[in-house]
Amino acid sequence: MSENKQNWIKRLAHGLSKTHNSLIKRIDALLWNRPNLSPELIEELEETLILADCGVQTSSLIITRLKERYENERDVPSCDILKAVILEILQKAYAPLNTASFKPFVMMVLGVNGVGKTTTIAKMANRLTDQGRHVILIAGDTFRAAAIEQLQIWADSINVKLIKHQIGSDPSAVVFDGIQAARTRGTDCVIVDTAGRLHTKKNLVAELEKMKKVMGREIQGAPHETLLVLDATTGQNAIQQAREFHQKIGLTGIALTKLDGTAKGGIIISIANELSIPVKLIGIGEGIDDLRDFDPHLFVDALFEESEAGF
Ligand SMILES: Nc1nc2c(ncn2[C@@H]2O[C@H](COP(=O)(O)OP(=O)(O)OP(=O)(O)O)[C@@H](O)[C@H]2O)c(=O)[nH]1
Ligand SMILES: [Mg+2]
Repeated sequence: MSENKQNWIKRLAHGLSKTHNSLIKRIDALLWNRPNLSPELIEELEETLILADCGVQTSSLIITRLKERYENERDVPSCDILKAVILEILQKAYAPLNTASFKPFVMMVLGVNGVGKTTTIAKMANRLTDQGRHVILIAGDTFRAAAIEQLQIWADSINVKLIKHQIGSDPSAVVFDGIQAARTRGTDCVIVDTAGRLHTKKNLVAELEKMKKVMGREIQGAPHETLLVLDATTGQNAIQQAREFHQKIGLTGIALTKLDGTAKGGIIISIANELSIPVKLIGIGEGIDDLRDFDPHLFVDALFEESEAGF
């Protein structure tokens, strides 16, 4: 394994250490020395999975798969069996983000209040810029003055152009202007921030639909990515949010933020199992470098690794 990859896993493991403790370490303790899977033990396993936000349905699937393998693979350590079961489920959610498939690639970022939309956009823009791609940001959250200011501060610090309008203006108009600017400049990637909250949910949905329509009218196939940002610390609530957004707007991917510092990281297994929307990105901190492509293999390696303190 390359040094880079190893460093990455260490860093991710550090971010996931609370979930490691709440989920892996506890199950490992229950299965230590490969005891028989008595009904009492199964109950304890299920409870641990649910407490780490794996969800009832997914916890029961994990137990079923664990039982099957446990009986058939007698010589395999229980920890390896658990790892294989979790990996198998996470792989269902794997479809990496490919921003090179269109030019300009138009990405719309959605999510309820405070989940990390604006921060995730800044992190993505920074990554793309580092790869030599030209990026334009669009301040589609015209509802709050602070939202535009926050995005401007990020845009300045990573040196990308932000297209913005006055507070209270029509977000679809700023989307239209942003797309024209992207055309003129030969931009590779356009990322659109959106509001997390309006007066009513109905207004928000209508606004997002209108923005989407403008993108599609101006650029064929746009938005090429409709990314929902979910906050891992909200646990099972994230599933409900994803279902609602998917039903109303239609999603192509999920960015799961704040996986650092939460013991509820089991939510990613629940998302992978219960939703038909791939997890494309994961957020593991507030820093500009703390966003990664979701890779199921690296993720389970990190989740099962005992994190070194102070990394
Ligand atoms: N620890 C941690 N914090 C994060 C992560 N992503 C975002 N945050 C923090 O979450 C808070 C909210 O982030 P924003 O990007 O402003 O969220 P938003 O969805 O744009 O919020 P609204 O515009 O108010 O709807 C900020 O303090 C971010 O630094 C992450 O992966 N880990
Ligand atoms: Mg925001």
